[in-house]
Amino acid sequence: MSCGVPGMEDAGCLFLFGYNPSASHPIVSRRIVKAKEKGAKIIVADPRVIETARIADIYLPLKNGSNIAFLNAFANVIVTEGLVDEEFVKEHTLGFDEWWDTIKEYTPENTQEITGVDPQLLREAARMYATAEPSSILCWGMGVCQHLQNVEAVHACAAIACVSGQIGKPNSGVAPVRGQNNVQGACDMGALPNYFPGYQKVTDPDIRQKFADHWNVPVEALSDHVGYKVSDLPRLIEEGKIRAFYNFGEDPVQTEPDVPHLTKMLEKLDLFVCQDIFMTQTAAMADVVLPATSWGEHEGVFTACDRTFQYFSQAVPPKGECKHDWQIFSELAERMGYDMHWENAQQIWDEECRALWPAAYGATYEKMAGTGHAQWPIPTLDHPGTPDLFLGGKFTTPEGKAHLVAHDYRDPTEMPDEEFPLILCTVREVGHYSCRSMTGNCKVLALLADEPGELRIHPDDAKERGIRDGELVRAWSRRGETMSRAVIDERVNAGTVYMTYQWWIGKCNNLTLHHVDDRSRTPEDKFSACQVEALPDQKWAERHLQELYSQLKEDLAETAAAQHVEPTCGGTE
Ligand SMILES: Nc1nc2c(c(=O)[nH]1)N[C@H]1C(S)=C(S)[C@@H](COP(=O)(O)OP(=O)(O)OC[C@H]3O[C@@H](n4cnc5c(=O)[nH]c(N)nc54)[C@H](O)[C@@H]3O)O[C@H]1N2
Ligand SMILES: Nc1nc2c(c(=O)[nH]1)N[C@H]1C(S)=C(S)[C@@H](COP(=O)(O)OP(=O)(O)OC[C@H]3O[C@@H](n4cnc5c(=O)[nH]c(N)nc54)[C@H](O)[C@@H]3O)O[C@H]1N2
Ligand SMILES: [Mo]
Repeated sequence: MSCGVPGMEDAGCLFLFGYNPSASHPIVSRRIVKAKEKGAKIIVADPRVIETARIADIYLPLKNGSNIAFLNAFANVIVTEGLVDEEFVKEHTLGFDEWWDTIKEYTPENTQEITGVDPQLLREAARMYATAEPSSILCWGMGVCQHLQNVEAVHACAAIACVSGQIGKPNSGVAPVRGQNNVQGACDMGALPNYFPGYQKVTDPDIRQKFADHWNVPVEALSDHVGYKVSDLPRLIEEGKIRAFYNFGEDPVQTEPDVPHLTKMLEKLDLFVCQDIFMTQTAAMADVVLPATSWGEHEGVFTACDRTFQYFSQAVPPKGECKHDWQIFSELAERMGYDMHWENAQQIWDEECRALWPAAYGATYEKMAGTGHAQWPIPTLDHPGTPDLFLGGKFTTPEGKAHLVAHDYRDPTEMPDEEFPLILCTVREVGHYSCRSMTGNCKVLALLADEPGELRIHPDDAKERGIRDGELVRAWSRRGETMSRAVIDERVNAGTVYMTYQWWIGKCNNLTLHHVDDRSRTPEDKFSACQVEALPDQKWAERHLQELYSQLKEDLAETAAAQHVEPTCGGTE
């Protein structure tokens, strides 16, 4: 994010594009309500009438998968209605003419068929965004990232912020509101195939040398090429390129697309190691399970979506044979013959993270004490942190200028047809979290919502299929099928059904398409084709659901019990 979450309250306009904070990030959502109270304009573009749409000044119900057509038309209005910040474009950007060559072809009128958006409304929204004082923030979420044209849409959002001069000043710019509490932190720490910690390229020989020196290994020991991405796993197993998989803090059997195919591929592995805090469906398939401590049992530092480092402390001692993740890694390294000895998490933070990543050097434990926090870049000990990036239009490209890039619209990969006439869009719900290993093991949250989850369907689509509210339904696609509970909902658009990916029995990833874009390799989770029907015998279906759920829970508990190994010689070595 180019800005900070607290600063969102002081922006003049918040444009939410494919982002549903009231379900996904309730704390950010509070800030948005406060911004509204302080007079900010709110624009929402989402195919569903999400909560924030209800307090929006303009709500734009665009069609699923039409982002690039929409954003190009939005940019077109900024230019044709004279809303361009000419000086900013001249001083701080490159490539305007080429960018305009593509954008000029897209008007609100000629894209209406693709986007479904009233041209007048789109024009009003573009004016509101571009002219808002003192600043606008363009926020996006998975409604951008989990589509075929995801990288393209990020380019489009960034260009819109630049040409309208809504970046480079406080509380402005682009807010890709990173998903999980520490997804930003995982990337910061180099849990990416192309970077060492601190976004330092694995392909840069000087960087490689720096890390090799610090870690006391020959430079050849560090890989010099970009690694694989998790979404490529099933294909690479199939091609025989991957035979061992060490899975750390992920539950792909729940959360990756086309689970039927993935499961078949995982069965082919020679070695499968899982490091998790629960016995998940994925861990149950593993040869070796390494039980780790949970957030309440260890200390550490998270990075929030806006680059804020926050320290969190251990609340309770670990139970049983669990170890901290860092202990597991260092013990494994020791046994593989590399001396990776640490005393505690703070030592890792100081001697690894802060020492190797210049932008984190000033983020000491002292600064983060209590409710303290530090926003990177924070290069020196007396540096206060950086809520806003790119102030004065200074960008981090070699020329110091933003590159404007435009792309033509393409249809999503799997369009609906006669056999599969509905679009399946998979999203989040407030009470449950991702693979549900954590929230599913919480009784109170199970009272809020339980298996098999919900399939939200427009009244017209339900009527056409004779589906009644609350009935159990079968949903299927070219990949597989699942069971869910229909909720008839006027706030979702006709032609699209919405499921959340939290449910083990009502698993939407049995249906989703495994198609990834070339650059990010993020799956197209927001768009595939499916069909839905009411299950004919509801009594049987309800019973069957309970049987499946009980059986799965029993299987997981038994696998967990079988994995338990009594420690020899009384505990850790
Ligand atoms: N309670 C809860 N909170 C969570 C999570 C959870 O599982 N549960 N998961 C966390 C994670 S990992 C993440 S990444 C974040 C994600 O948070 P969000 O980005 O808010 O996630 P989604 O609900 O998947 O998608 C956002 C919106 O995109 C819209 N959308 C779908 N297709 C399109 C389209 O073509 N165009 C546009 N403009 N919009 C579209 C959907 O209708 C939806 O409202 O949430 C995090 N927070
Ligand atoms: N259909 C569909 N699929 C999706 C999405 C979607 O919108 N639609 N969203 C995608 C997105 S954005 C995301 S981020 C992924 C999330 O997918 P996952 O990362 O697979 O899901 P999480 O629930 O975050 O799972 C993390 C695992 O880590 C474990 N864990 C928690 N704390 C610790 C710890 O301290 N140490 C260790 N070792 N393990 C721990 C949990 O028990 C859990 O099993 O799902 C993706 N899948
Ligand atoms: Mo995510």
